[in-house]
Amino acid sequence: DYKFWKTQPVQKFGQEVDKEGPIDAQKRPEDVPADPLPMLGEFEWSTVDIEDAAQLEDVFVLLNENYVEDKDAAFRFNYTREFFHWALKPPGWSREWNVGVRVKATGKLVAFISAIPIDLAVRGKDVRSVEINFLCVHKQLRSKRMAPVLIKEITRRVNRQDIWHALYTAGVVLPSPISTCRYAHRPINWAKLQDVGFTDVPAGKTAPEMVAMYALPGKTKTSGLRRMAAGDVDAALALLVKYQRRFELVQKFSKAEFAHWFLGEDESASDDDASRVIHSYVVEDADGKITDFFSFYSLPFTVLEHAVHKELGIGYLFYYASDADFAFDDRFSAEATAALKTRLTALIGDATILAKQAKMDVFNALTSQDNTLFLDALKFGPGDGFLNFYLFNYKAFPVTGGIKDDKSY
Ligand code: YNC
Ligand code: MG
Repeated sequence: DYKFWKTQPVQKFGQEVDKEGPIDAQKRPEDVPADPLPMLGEFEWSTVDIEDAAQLEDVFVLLNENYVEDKDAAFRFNYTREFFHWALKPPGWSREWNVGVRVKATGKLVAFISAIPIDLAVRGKDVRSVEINFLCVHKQLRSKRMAPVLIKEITRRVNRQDIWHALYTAGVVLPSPISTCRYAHRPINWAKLQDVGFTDVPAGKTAPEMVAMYALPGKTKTSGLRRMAAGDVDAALALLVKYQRRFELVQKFSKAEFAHWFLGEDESASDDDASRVIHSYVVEDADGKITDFFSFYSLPFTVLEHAVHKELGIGYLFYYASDADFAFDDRFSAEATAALKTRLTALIGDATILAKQAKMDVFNALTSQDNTLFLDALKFGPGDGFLNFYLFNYKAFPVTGGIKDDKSY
């Protein structure tokens, strides 16, 4: 019955929205308590300094052992230092917003929650927010109501810095999703996926048929496609801003944020550097104009207890933009959508080829953005997982996402 969530400024299930906007009356940072909430006896709050290697290690040990896993516990996310530097340190990140709970006696990190600043636009209205992520309580401390304490404490710390709204996603259903997306998976190395039990031979098929079905070309097809470089930031950002006018809920990127999220922390990483987190590409036409952009990131799984395979390479489709529909008077017309569908299918098809070159075994995408235009054609299959999107202290009409073109989703 959502004992905790009932007390929070979030939309209730089935609640009609009259007008979009904040739920709580506007407060000031000085109205918010300056001190942390009391913490249960044997535990203490600990602001985790993620720039300190040992403390960052504590976070990824906690998450690698206790964060989201599949239902058979055969795989676990394999977070790396590089991934956290990328995910937790965008421009404007705050040290105070990496909140841990430690056992007083031993110093062991047993819970964590993080926030990063983001600028949202909800149907054209700017909403200065944070994104909450990596909420995790150690397996042995579950169901003791520690999660609500972590959520209230991060809220306090964010409010103290004069931010009053948040975006967060979760697999679980809470009051109330503003949107729900489904995960889709495109096998790249089907034989390995079957080997580790990630997938099975469907009835009426053979393993060789499956391998053949998911075979990808060795080389990309789009002419002018190349890795995005620092010099492309202005053009690619302008393209993305224009493209995002298609959507009702978007994150607005400053130039510095765009460079962080799409070039990554370590711009010197080489093409085949296994530690590279973010992979971004642009298409440059014969006149030197950037016409398209796409990106995907790497977050591998550890394969637990397998004789041969230790890791599964996983790519996640991130943002993309194309000018394929700009030429039309009505960007949502059937003609514009058909042109965009053709273009995105070619581009994201190339993304799966690049993911293969980067040794990824499967490529994941959500049904967000305009993804349903190309998921079927590119042999993505609907997954078991759904992702719910939530706004904190902001009521809004449901967000339906981009064009819904694909019958499977
Ligand atoms: C969840 N994922 O409903 P009620 S996603 C939010 N997000 O409250 P307890 C959650 N709330 O129903 P446990 C949640 N999961 O009584 C559960 N809850 O109102 C609610 N899993 O607390 C739940 N990470 O401590 C219930 O539960 C209350 O010990 C129960 O801990 C939960 O990062 C959890 O999936 C998730 O580590 C920590 O199960 C634990 O089970 C765990 O008794 C594995 O909690 C890892 C995992 C979640 C990933 C994520 C986004 C989190 C968003 C949090 C909400 C942010 C609100 C905005 C704040 C800033 C505002 C400003 C400005
Ligand atoms: Mg608990």
